Amino acid sequence: MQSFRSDFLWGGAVAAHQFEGAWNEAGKGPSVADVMTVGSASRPREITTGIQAGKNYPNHQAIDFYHHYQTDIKLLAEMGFKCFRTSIAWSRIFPQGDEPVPNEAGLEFYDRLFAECLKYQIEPIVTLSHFEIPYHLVTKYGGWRNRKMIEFFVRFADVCFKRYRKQVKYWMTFNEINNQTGFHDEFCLFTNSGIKVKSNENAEKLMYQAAHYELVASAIAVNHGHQINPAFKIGCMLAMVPLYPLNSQPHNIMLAEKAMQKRYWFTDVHVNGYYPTFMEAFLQQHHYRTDITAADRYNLKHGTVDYIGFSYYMSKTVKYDENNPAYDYDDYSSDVQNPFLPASEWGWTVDPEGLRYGANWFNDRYHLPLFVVENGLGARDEISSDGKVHDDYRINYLREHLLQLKKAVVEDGIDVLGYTPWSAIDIVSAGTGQMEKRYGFIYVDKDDQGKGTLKRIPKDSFYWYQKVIASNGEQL
Ligand code: BGP
Repeated sequence: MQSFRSDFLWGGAVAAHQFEGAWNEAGKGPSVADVMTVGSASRPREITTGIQAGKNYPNHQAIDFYHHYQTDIKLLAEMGFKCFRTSIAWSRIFPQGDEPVPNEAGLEFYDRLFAECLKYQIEPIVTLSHFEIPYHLVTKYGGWRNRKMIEFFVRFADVCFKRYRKQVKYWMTFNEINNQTGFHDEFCLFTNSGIKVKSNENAEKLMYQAAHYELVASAIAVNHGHQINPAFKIGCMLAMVPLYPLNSQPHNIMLAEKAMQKRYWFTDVHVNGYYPTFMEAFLQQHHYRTDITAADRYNLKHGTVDYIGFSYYMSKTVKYDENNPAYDYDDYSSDVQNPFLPASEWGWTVDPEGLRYGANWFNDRYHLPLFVVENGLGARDEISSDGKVHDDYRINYLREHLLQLKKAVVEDGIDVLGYTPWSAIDIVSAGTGQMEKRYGFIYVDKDDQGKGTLKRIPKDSFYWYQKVIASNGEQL
């Protein structure tokens, strides 16, 4: 029976700002992530206007991968990783973001890191912008509200493509580009946009403008990448959160459909190279007068992606509200609890079948290979009296999701390139800034106050995943 492809890319994922640390070493400039403090499930992270003395900035040291990369990669190799998804910290390469010449010391770090991966035949999978941009681009240009960002991003992408063209084959441009659909001001900043919405601004209008510039920048980068190395596979990266109707009431069905359009139109542009009709109509009806030029449309058409990378953690459920007859999905007011699904401590539903549903949804529409580049369970792991971490709940979560992914491959015939669960090793949580929301196969001794020895301890899931990889997903 057909199962995962023989060259299936098993691995794990992380992002530079959440695990590298060394936030100001070897010429690195501050990034947006470096000015964010720790938060909690109920309190969003605070975005400071520059580094303030006495505050806890979890990303500054993170798990100090920068100085542990050799021993950490060795552990990943022991698990049997075929690939490792990470991102390049933009402000290591261009500390300010707008200078003409890159920082050689920053480039050298990734030379060493990718060489270390390849030493163990681990293929690096690289995201260019994973929830961070150089902070200077925020203060000077207002982040992605500014068209000049296209030029800065493309320069950064070109430098990376050229420098690592022999070591890296799989790339992604922006992490979870569609998560900015929740356009509330704090969210805009901590996604890739670097935007702080002012009180007299229309956040939604701003989000569509920023997203447009990002999509154009992505398309130009994809086009350049294909010229730099025609063997490159360059993908987009979406957060797949299926939006189910609460029940069969037609208003709920239509709202779920419109909500899916609103969250996933980014994929249409990345894959087809043009805006879908519903989005053109939406922008027009709202009089957003988005700055979209003929040259932009040309660039979108000539920089379409090779595969769809996506994260999958949860599904959501939506309910029609008669005060919102336009079916305008809003993740604060439209979402309701799904009576059939449990949720994690942080309120994320656990819905393995949603992974198969999401994979089918992408496959039906776009007919491109898929890559599951994030999937995992955030939990408060504890070291037991035997010195080990018994995370059977994580094993169950991953097993159930892999069983559904297998159905997507075997029963639905979907081409899935690989699976890189979040996270390869414990790292700082993007949403809360906490260390205590852990996802890794490897425990790292560090707490929310920034204290700990940074010692690495393989969890039970480490040994379970080792067998999964060795059996190419047959032994779950
Ligand atoms: C995704 C992001 C990651 C990551 C993960 C878990 O949205 O791409 O960067 O952190 O979610 O989220 P959190 O860390 O907030 O639990």
